[in-house]
Amino acid sequence: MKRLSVQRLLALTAAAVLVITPSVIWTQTSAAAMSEGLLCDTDANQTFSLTATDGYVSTPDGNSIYMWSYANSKRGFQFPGTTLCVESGRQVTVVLHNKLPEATSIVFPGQKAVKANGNPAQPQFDSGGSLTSLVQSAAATDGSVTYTFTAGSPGTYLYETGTDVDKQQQMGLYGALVVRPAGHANQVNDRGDSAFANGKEYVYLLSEIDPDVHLAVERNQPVNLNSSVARYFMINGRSMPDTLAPNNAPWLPTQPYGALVHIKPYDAATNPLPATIRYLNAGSVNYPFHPHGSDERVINRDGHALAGPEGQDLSYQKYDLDVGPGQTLDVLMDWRDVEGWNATTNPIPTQIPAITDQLLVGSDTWFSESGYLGTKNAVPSNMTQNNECGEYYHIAHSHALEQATNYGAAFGGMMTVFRIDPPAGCVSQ
Ligand SMILES: [Cu+2]
Repeated sequence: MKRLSVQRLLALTAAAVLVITPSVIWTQTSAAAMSEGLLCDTDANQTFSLTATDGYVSTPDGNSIYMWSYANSKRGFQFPGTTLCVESGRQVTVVLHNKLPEATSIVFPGQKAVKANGNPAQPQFDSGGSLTSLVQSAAATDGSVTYTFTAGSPGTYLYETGTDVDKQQQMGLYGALVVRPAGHANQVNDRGDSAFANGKEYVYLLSEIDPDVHLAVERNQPVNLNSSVARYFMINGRSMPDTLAPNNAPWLPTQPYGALVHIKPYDAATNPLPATIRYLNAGSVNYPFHPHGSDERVINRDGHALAGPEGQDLSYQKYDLDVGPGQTLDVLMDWRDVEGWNATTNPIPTQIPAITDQLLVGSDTWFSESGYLGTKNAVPSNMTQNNECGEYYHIAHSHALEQATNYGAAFGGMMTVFRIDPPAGCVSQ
């Protein structure tokens, strides 16, 4: 989208968003179990029971895909694996039960003193000396293995299969592990300047799916990973526009995690802290991800604070985040471009075109062509404005545009929106 004019880009963005305004989706169902932002499993003893099992996920183009994933053993299949939240420096126990038709395992990169059934975690070899697994595994169909480790430095980590990795990772065996600093649950790392606003915490677990591989595994046919081509690109196991739906949306029963960032503008008195977004790449290629309209501040990489030996702040502002395979990046993000809410202080005058030059579609949508979507204006009498309360929506997506598709159809895939409510909050008009 880099070569489009700003005006055109905003028009595209607004056109895409207004058709699928999340508040419209949201109000269609009971909001009982639905929520926004990070959902994670916690346990006072930091002991978790995961089941490697199979199930199906849906894609926005109507496909249903056979997957493998790690479910919380108390719940049914879900994709991606359940997000685990633990505290740095404390022991964690993960019991893996395997319901899959082949052996599987979990590796915990970045964690300390990892053990499997009490023995040091280490690669496994068959009698001929060939590697069979990066770590002790649970046998097919009903095996289990207990991993223990000391949670590493505060930040975000993948946990993922260590067995037949190319195939099993493609099948979906991965999840996010959030390690919190001891005593500072609202900081990303041990530094005070990594504090984030209460509840404004988001995980973006990025991955991809080649449906041909999944169909072959489902049918017990040979799998050819060398000719694999990804067709679906996911944030938290969902593709746009499903990414906009809330957590636990009932129409996505096996894909519980939403990916809509929902914040208010920075304000020194009332909203001084940023949101945090935890990016993880569980795929095989780089995902160059960016929100429109704002930089993000990268403060952690692979679970380590970006700081010098004397504690120097080595964080940096970035517009496009290149999240490499296996990598995690933790960012802070706040919204400071708020002048548009008040036309009298707007430093960038935006000429709103004549009504005859505006995009008017049917009786459903209306778009002002203003660079600022944040003002709820009167609309022509036969039009419906989906802008709920003067909020902004900005697209955030993979800049490798084939990753922003559903089997080639844009807009889709690894795409979501950031929603910025007016400073006083969202009061429907
Ligand atoms: Cu873009």
